[in-house]
Amino acid sequence: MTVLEQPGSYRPTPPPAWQPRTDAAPLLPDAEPYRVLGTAAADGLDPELLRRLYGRLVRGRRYNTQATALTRQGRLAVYPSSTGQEACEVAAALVLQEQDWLFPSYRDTLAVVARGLDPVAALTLLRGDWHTGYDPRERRVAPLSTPLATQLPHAVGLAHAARLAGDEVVALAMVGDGGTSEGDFHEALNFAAVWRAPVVFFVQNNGFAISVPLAKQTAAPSLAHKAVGYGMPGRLVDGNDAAAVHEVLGEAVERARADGGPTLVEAVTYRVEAHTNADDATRYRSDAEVEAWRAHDPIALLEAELTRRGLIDDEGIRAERDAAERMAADLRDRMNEDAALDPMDLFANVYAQQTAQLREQAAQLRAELAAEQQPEAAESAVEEPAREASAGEASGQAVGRAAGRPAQGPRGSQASHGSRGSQGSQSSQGSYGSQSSQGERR
Ligand SMILES: Cc1ncc(C[n+]2csc(CCOP(=O)(O)OP(=O)(O)O)c2C)c(N)n1
Ligand SMILES: [Mg+2]
Repeated sequence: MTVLEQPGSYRPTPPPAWQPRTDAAPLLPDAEPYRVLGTAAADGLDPELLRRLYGRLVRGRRYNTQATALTRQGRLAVYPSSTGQEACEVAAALVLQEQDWLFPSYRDTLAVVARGLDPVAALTLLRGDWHTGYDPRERRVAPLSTPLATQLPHAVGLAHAARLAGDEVVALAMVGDGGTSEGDFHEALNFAAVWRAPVVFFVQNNGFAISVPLAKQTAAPSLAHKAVGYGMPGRLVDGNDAAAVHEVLGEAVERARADGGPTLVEAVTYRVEAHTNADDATRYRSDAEVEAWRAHDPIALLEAELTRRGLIDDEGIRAERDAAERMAADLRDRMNEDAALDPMDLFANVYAQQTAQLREQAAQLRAELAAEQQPEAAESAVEEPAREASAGEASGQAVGRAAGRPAQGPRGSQASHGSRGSQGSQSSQGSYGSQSSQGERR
C-alpha cells in the first residue's frame, strides 16, 4: 500500500476538462479565395467605388512602368514593380481613414501614392536619396520597409499605443508571402492577438520571394490559416479582384476599429514582372505561368465589370488612360531633375546625440568633400580635428568649420555630390536581395 492509497491521505485534484482557448471554426479562412467581380454579387457594388478603384489601378500600372523606365535611365537605383498586384495596393490605401496608419513594404509604393503621398517623394528611398523621403506623420504612412516584416511589430506597437491612449486608429501592415517566414511576423501576430490590437495584417501572396516559390516557403494549407494559430481570423481573397480586396480589407479594418482585434488577410495574386529590375524571372518560372496570370489581370477584370454595367465606355477608358499618361509625364519630368543632396545628411537624424564613431566618420567625409571642392581648405581641415580631438572636442565640428560648412548639412543644401554613382546603386540593389544578372546596373 502506498502513501497515496492510505485512507485520508493526499489525493491530487483531477485537472479540469480541457477546453480550447477560443473556438477555431470562426477563425478559419474559406476554402477558396473570396471573389466578387464576375459573380452575381457584383451587381450590388457601388458604382462610384468601382470607378474610383479603376482610375487608381490604371494610374498605378502606369506608375509602375514609368518607375521601371526610370531605373533604366539611371534615375532610380532599383524598383520593385507591383504590376499585377495593383488591386491590393490601391484597396489597402482606400480602406483607411485619415487617422489610420499604413505600414508598407518596399513593393508598396503604389499604396503609398494612393494614400496621397507625392509620387516623387514615394520614390526617394529607391533613388538612394534622403532616408525615407517623406514625413511619415504627414499622411500617416510609415517608411517603406526593406528589412522583411520589420514593419509588422511597429504597426502593432503603434496600434496598441493608440488604443491605450483612446485614439480610434487602425494600422494596416503590408507584407509579402516570403515575409511570413520571418520571426517578426510571428512576434507581431502573437502580440497583436493577445493585446487585441487594432491591426490588419495584409499578406500579398504573389507566389514568390525573389526566386523562392511559395511551396518552398511554407507547408501551411494557406498563409491565411496561420492566423488561427495566433487566435485571430484569417481571410483569403482573390488579390486581383479589386472589389473583393476592398471589401475584405474594409471589413477587417472596421472590425479592428470596433475593438474586435486583428485580422490576417491573405490576397492571392501574382508578381507579373521580375522581383526588381535587377532580377531575371525567366530563370525560375515559365512564360506559360506568367501568361495564365496575365489573363486574370486586375485592370481587365474591373474594366469588364464596369463595361458590363454600362458604368464606363471607350471614352471613359481613354480619359483614365490620358490621366495616367499625364501623371507619368509629370513623374518623369520631376525625376529627371537632379535632386539637391548633401552627403552629410547621412549623419543627420540617426541619433539625437551623435556617437563618437559617427562624429569621426562625419569628419572624414567632410574632409573628403572639402578636398574635392577646395584642396587648401581640406589640408587645414585634416590637421584641425587632430588638434581638437586631443583637446577632447568633437572633431566633426572642427572639420565643418574648417571646410566652411555647418556641422550638420541641412536638408536640401546645394551640394553637387551626386547620389547616383555606381556605389549607391549597387548597395541599394544588394539590399533588395538581387541575385541575378547585373546587366541592367548602371
Ligand atoms: C530580413 C530580410 N531578409 C532578407 C532580405 C532579402 N530579401 C529582399 S526581398 C526578399 C523576398 C521577399 O519576398 P516576399 O516577402 O514574398 O515579398 P515580395 O518581394 O514578393 O513582394 C528577400 C529575401 C531582406 N530584405 N530582409
Ligand atoms: Mg512574394
